[in-house]
Amino acid sequence: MNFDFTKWQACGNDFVLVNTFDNIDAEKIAEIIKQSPKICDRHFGVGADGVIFILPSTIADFRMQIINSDGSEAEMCGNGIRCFAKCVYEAGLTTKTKFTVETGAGIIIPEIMPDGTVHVDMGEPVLEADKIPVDGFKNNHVIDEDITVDGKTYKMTCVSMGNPHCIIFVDDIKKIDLEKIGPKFETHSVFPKKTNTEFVEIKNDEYVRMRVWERGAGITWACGTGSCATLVACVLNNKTKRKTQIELDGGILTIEWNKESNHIYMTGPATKVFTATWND
Ligand code: ZDP
Repeated sequence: MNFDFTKWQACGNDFVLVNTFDNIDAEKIAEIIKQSPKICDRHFGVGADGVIFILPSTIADFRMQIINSDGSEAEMCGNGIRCFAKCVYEAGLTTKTKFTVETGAGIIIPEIMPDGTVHVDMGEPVLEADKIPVDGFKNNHVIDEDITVDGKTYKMTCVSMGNPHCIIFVDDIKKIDLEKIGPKFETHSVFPKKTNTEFVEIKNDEYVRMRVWERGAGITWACGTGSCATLVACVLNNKTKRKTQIELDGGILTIEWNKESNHIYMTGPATKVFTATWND
């Protein structure tokens, strides 16, 4: 199977982008999805955290579909949508620098800024437990609740940005063995759709350090939706201001939760790495 793609990265969260306007039909998309674990493999493939498809939409300018490196599908991808926006523009599919994208989290609006960063209206965070989804808590919101993982009890706050996130505040992020406990959070029985998990150390009320274990992808160097969910959890737990920088393994994102609109805004980089053809 052959297909052309571009490799992109956003704070070290990296993706294979496939422009389906380039003669890629439904059958080929299905085949690429099937092969995505191999395509994403860092030793036997291209190496990526996910595969992203640029598709037509009937309700927005474009549609984005994201497949994790294990082959599962995610509803949304924050770092991915910044790559998506620049890729769409570079491919000449639009001349607009601000446009609408249909995702599993609704319509998301990226805007390419003059300095090359991408500013994204990520929509509203979802806090209702049944919509995130999280089971087993009597309150409608899951804020600062106990969860026991591997015999240890943590305090967690749960937020959906279209995809599920569980945020854990820690005193010293260096002491977290992400590789060991990440998968145990991901598959914990309270998360019917599994979860992304963010470990967060507060540096001050405008700057936090976060590391992520992603559902379907494991440790990644950054997570855009996870950074948005982290900021929401920080505000709900009175830890930071509504506009804060999130430092990830691969870079820094600026996130704002606007009080009037209730929307989350994310600003950060996205960079093309190379163009190539998959041939297998
Ligand atoms: O929800 C999930 O299954 C995530 N693994 C999707 C990818 C999220 C991402 N890291 C982001 O930046 O939001 C791409």
